[in-house]
Amino acid sequence: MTTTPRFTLHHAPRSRSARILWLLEETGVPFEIAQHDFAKATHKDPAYLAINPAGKVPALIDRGPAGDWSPPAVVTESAAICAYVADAVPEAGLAPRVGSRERAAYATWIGYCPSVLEPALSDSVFPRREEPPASTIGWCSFPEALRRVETALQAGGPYLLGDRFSAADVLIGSLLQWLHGWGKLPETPTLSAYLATLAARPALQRAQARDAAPAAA
Ligand SMILES: N[C@@H](CCC(=O)N[C@@H](CS)C(=O)NCC(=O)O)C(=O)O
Repeated sequence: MTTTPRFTLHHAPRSRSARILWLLEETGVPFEIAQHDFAKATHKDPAYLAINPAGKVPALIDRGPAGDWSPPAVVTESAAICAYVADAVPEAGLAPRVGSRERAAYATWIGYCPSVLEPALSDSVFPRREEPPASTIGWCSFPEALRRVETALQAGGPYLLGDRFSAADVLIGSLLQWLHGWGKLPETPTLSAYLATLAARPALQRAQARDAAPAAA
């Protein structure tokens, strides 16, 4: 008898959903992939828009620990998915305990990626015609945003929370890896060491292999 795994990840190869592949591999919980093909615009089908009205990947379906949630829960936005899965599978140790001191830095990094790092990166890749006053936008320049990551790593490391790996490393580390692959990440000893530490994680290697594998027919 085959049972449906707890999680289904809506994924498109080499996209932001690859970070959730990595996250799920870190949990050790079985999951299945619903693969999208941007060329065929499957992520704009009405059935998928009912799951994620943004028509973007990732989206995660959760059937609950016993697989009996009906309807299943849906989580969208990769930072939210990272935070949700880390809390939903506490035995994976991907988040400090709620109420612990470490949770403060963890929450900061989970918020920092989508609200500062990613918009700052977009601004640097697609510069605006007119600079808005810095005090009116909620993020800084991309080099400044990156410096904050480096400063945190220099204060401890090898991870953002010191010697503890967390879902925040999946979120921010995947962004830095992608930038590195694109030749846009400054080659500093701190960032290179961070990427090398992440690259050695077996869960990331498994996720990269699944991301590169051809879609099942
Ligand atoms: N804020 C979303 C962004 C997701 C996103 O931009 N996904 C891109 C892939 S990297 C996408 O699905 N693009 C397809 C499209 O917009 O048509 C998140 O972090 O999950």
